[in-house]
Amino acid sequence: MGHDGGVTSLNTHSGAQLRDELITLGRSHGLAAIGVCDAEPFVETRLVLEQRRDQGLNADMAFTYRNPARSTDPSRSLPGVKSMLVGAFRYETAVPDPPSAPAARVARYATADSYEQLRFALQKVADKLVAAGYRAIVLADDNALVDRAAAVRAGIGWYGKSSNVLLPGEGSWFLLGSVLTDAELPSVGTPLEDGCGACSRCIDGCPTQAIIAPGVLDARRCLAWLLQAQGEFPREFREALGDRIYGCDECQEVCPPSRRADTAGNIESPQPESLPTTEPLQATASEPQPGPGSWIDLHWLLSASDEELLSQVGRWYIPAREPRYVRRNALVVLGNAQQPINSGLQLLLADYLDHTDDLLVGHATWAALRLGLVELLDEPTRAARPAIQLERANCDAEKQRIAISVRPELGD
Ligand code: B12
Ligand code: SF4
Ligand code: SF4
Repeated sequence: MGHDGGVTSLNTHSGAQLRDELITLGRSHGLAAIGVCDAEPFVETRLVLEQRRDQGLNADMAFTYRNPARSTDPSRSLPGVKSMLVGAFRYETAVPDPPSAPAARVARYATADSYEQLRFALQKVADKLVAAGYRAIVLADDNALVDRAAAVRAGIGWYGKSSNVLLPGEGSWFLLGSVLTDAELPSVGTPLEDGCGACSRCIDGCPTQAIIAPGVLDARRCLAWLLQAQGEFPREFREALGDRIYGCDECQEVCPPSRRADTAGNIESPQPESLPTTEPLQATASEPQPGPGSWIDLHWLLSASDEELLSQVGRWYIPAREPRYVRRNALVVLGNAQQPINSGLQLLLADYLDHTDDLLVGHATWAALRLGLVELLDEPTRAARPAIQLERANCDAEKQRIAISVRPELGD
């Protein structure tokens, strides 16, 4: 059985039988849905990636945009690939009430290491294919494959107007990933009909109007990306960031099918039996690493050492792996905190105003202004500091800009 010189044959198992066994296996390891499809290049998706990159909508993101020819052609990752099994893993969606102390909110997909669970289940499927004599690799959230396009082709879900893939009756609270194999498996599922209909709540509900047309995201406005981008957090979107420290769920929280699935809790994904012990991040654990949870204490975030921060949130995509960006984001969250902030946070804010890193000084200045703590900025040593002066000037200019844009037309 297996392949010979790149020619795959299924002579012991019928393709359909093997496929069904693989689906059962994936589901028993926690996948809520698995579809099987061919592995032809995603020609349209490549065009969309190139077009959006040309229009700047990718905001300098690399990921699948780095090399669209590669990320849309599964054979670049596995020469001779014939089929793909595409899996969806439902991540935890329960959000506990916020703690009484000021805290920053983590998007639901990142509260625990759900990617680890998704990859584990997909790896089980790949292992079975390898044991049967085929080649198989797992790609999940990898720059080498467009996961959503694969899920849509495999008939798991449809593209919502938010650009998230929604599963019928289950919403979009899923991570997606694929097993690529040179086994030729008959497809199951065909692309689904659009399930959004006349709804457009995600477009209207996005705090920064980042969904500029159905299915089209301008990443330059998307909070989920801005939290991961280098440099300053754009001033015009700081207020809209609210209490988010990683990821943004708003376009899913307002989405009727996702809300229904959320409150009804109508999906019970079986949990994996065990997790691999060989993965570097899972050295000894047999349970998923718990992750940071839904809320992170703001005082802790702003006072933790680099090592402490990375021990909690090191799995996140942090620009250049520099903890200063987690602190930058935390300072914006602090600026958006309920007032008045406690004395411990005020002291921390003052420390950041005296920080050696001008990026953090600038964001601390914004937070102080937003919290009405101008007296902190007026202390003589601070008042003379260029990073503080610059941020104050920029904030004034931003206020002016907003005032002008909301001022009713005046006659001449
Ligand atoms: C880059 C990226 C981002 C970027 C940009 C996202 C984007 N929409 O482009 C940022 C950082 C902003 C981001 C945010 C999020 N992401 Co992300 N991200 C990716 C990544 C790495 C690549 C996605 C990509 O190629 N985008 C490029 C564009 C061109 O592709 P697309 O969005 O699928 O666009 C399609 C639609 O526009 C559709 N289309 C075209 N025309 C039209 C017209 C209509 C009417 C419609 C409906 C559709 C449509 O065709 C396009 C191409 O196929 C993938 C992982 C991977 N390797 O695939 C994860 C991935 C897409 N992200 C994921 C998640 C979970 C998120 C967040 C929910 C996380 C969070 N809570 O913050 C948010 C959701 C934001 C949103 N509304 O999309 C999941 C998606 C799960 C799902 N159910 O869809 C993925 C697949 C990761 C994974 N492996 O699970 N992400
Ligand atoms: S993730 Fe947030 S900012 Fe990005 S499109 Fe969705 S609602 Fe808008
Ligand atoms: S909010 Fe409405 S339009 Fe947007 S993805 Fe959900 S169902 Fe579709």
